[in-house]
Amino acid sequence: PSITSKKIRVLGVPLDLGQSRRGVDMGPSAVRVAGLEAKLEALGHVVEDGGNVSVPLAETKDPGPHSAKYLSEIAQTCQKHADLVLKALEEGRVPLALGGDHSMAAGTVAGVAEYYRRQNQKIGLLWIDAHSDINTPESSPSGNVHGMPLAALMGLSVPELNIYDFLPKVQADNCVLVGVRDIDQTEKENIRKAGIHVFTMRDIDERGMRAVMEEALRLAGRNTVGYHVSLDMDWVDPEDAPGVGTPVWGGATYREAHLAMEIIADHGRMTSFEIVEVNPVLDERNQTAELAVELALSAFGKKIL
Ligand code: Z70
Ligand code: MN
Ligand code: MN
Ligand code: MN
Repeated sequence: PSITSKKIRVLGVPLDLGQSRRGVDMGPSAVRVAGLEAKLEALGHVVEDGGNVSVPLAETKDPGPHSAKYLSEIAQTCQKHADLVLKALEEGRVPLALGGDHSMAAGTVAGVAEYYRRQNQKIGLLWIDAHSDINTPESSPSGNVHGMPLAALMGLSVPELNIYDFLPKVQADNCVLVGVRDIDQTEKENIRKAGIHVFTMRDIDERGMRAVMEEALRLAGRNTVGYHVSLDMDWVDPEDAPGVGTPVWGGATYREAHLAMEIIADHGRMTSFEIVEVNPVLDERNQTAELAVELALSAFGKKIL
């Protein structure tokens, strides 16, 4: 069973400033404890751990305006993280980022997009999540920045998160949401404005995971060098992934989640990967982190036979 060996660099982002359920800062640790590096190496990849980026502690900071709490601290963290993502790619490594709350994706996607922009190439973005994360400080009911990274990346709002100063980070036609089932009323207009593609959980129910993923990958991959995959663990049903801050019923099953990752691996066009929103404080015996590792293995080419 030969897979194409990749050089992977793990980048931890213990960020919990973007949401209100504390504990997601321990996500990177929980995923490491679940054996990420050793298991990817057993699969045939070469893996190095780039450690964790430093993140300010909530207790030592003032959240600032309620419309986007801890925005300046999150922006600083995203800038540092983006620089590490860019450096990994420059050094021939595939970035595998571990969160941390989803606001970190403003940094991950910026780093990947900047690396390819310097080569006059564009990336696609596959956003796999129960939520659409496209609130602006104006539309957000919560003021939690983890509900805003897509708005920042598409250039709708949040200029503080415009890392490397270019927008959009991804063309709307190459930005695809998969598995969404919890969208704020005020957020729906932002989806329309951004012009991105959305496959809801209903689409998956009606058409099946395979058909939805094939179309999603075709859209993300059209005229791009490949796509970044941003996997929010709350995409998976809380039955299988209880260790997340905002569980939403009706998510991807264990089997659907693996199938989606296997299809991504089959296409061989993933530039970079991240797993976010693992919260060990809310988890049951680290099972969400263990599932995160399993899904990473499938995305990086593990096959049943
Ligand atoms: C809600 C908000 C969100 C993740 C929850 C929730 C956003 N739309 N994102 N969990 N990963 O607060 O903006
Ligand atoms: Mn190693
Ligand atoms: Mn999210
Ligand atoms: Mn989510």
